[in-house]
Amino acid sequence: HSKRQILQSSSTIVHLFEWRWNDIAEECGRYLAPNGFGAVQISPPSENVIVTQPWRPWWERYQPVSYNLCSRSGTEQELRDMICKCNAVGVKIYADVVINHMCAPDMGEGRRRSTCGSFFNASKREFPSVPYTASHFNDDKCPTLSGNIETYQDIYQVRNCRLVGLLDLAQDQEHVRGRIVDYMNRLVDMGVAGFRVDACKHMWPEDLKNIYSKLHDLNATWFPHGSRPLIYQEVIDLGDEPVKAIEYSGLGLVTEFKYGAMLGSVIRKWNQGKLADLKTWGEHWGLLPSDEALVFLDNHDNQRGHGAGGASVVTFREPRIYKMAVAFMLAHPYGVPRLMSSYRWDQRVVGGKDQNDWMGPPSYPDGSTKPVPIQPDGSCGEGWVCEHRWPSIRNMVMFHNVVDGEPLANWWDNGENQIAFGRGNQGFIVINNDDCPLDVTLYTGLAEGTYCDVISGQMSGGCCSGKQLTVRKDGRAHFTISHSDPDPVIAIHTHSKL
Ligand code: ARE
Ligand code: CA
Repeated sequence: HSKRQILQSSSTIVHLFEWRWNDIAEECGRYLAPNGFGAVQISPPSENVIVTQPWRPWWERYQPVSYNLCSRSGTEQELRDMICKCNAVGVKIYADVVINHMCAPDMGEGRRRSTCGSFFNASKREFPSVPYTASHFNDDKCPTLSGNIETYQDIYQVRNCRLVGLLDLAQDQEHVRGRIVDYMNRLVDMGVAGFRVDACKHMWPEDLKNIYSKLHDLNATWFPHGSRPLIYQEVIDLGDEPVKAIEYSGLGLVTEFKYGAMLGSVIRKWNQGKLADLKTWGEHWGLLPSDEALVFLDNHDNQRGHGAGGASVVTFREPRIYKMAVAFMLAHPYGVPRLMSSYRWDQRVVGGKDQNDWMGPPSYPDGSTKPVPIQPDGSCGEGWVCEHRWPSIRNMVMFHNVVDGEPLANWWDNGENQIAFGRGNQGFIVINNDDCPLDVTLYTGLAEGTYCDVISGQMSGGCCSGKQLTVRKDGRAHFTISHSDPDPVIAIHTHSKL
């Protein structure tokens, strides 16, 4: 394939968690497009409640008070400009939409507690700028006394009661669906390519089906006529509750939470897990069918102890195993991959719980979010982690594009934690997670030649800044990876051929 085809085949999504629209607009042109990223997941663009206790937590954005488009990430104009600039360079925007609920009933009233200054009265359930009134909520349908979800074993509670106390919208009402559809269509018309739909487990599949069926085709300025929005639904199904991911997988993709939990466990070698076990990775492990799954190692919830996934989930705080796991995810054909791009916060774990799990993005004393400064070495400053800018992660995004559509091939393992596999004859990866060196000659499927390892370096101007690997005429190559290497992975592909 040509370089252009490779960039177009890109499907990798990066969640630029809490980034400002202006920074995303710049990132699309200067970094994401040239490095083959397919799309950005943005934080919820809708107006939300301003929480001051604790001070401006990241989670205030999951408490909408209207569908006006202004938030800590920027104004409607800035949102529009970002969508336009990213689409212009071929990077799609997926918006995180919070449509299961509004804010919590104890969030007060007035115009001063919302990000665009819209009036609301939470205890009376009045959100006039949508508009929603008390009759648009599920209070009368919820079977619990508290009005909140008290057990996940009862599907009626899960759908009709309040998730962590949040006012639960009645999507079975035409009026409510209409306001949600209008909101999502406003974004589609502005040029978004799809949605991450929050808290889908808490909405009835038939209501979601109804809502999705009314969405407009994507904006023809940027997308082929008749293109439909891509939808991935947040449903946490670890197998132990009556609500199942498969109820939703016919409607769009579903977040596969087992992926990060199980891969994290294998990379940590917990419960006798070893990389060699990954030979059968995918549906064999009880994961959704590959073409229905949105996959990721960590997300904005479970990297700080919210949501689900548990202690095995790996994050930027353990860079060595994180990079290994990301390399595996991007090299393997299973699922549509999403990368997390985080900000740092100081953890303060007391009794197993991080007391600082609420902390919002790097911000000024007035609460406004700081821009993301790019340092001379390409990393980010001011507390932004930018995992997507770590060189080996960036280069694996390109690997993912180059091998797009190719089957898994030429699997090898040592029965322990050294593995290797190829993708057709387009790429080959070797990983050493054992406590001893890897030294082996393997059939790669690649054409004879010298290749640049995109983990230790990369190709530029015909030169390789990293390790060089020689594939012989018979397709075999000799690999060595020290077990003390900070990046114990080698990856080569047809576009890293010297
Ligand atoms: C905040 C406070 C709460 C307070 C509430 C109302 O933390 O103490 O009661 O406000 O004032 C995020 C945060 C929440 C936050 C909320 C609203 O994580 O802490 O509440 O924003 O500001 C379930 C859902 C799943 C959900 C997770 C977190 O099924 O959909 O809980 N994930 C999404 C988002 C979150 C967001 C919301 C939904 C709400 O990704 O960022 O919450 O919009 C088992 C079950 C799972 C369950 C999980 C955790 O594993 O299987 O279904 O996930 O437990 O309970
Ligand atoms: Ca609900």
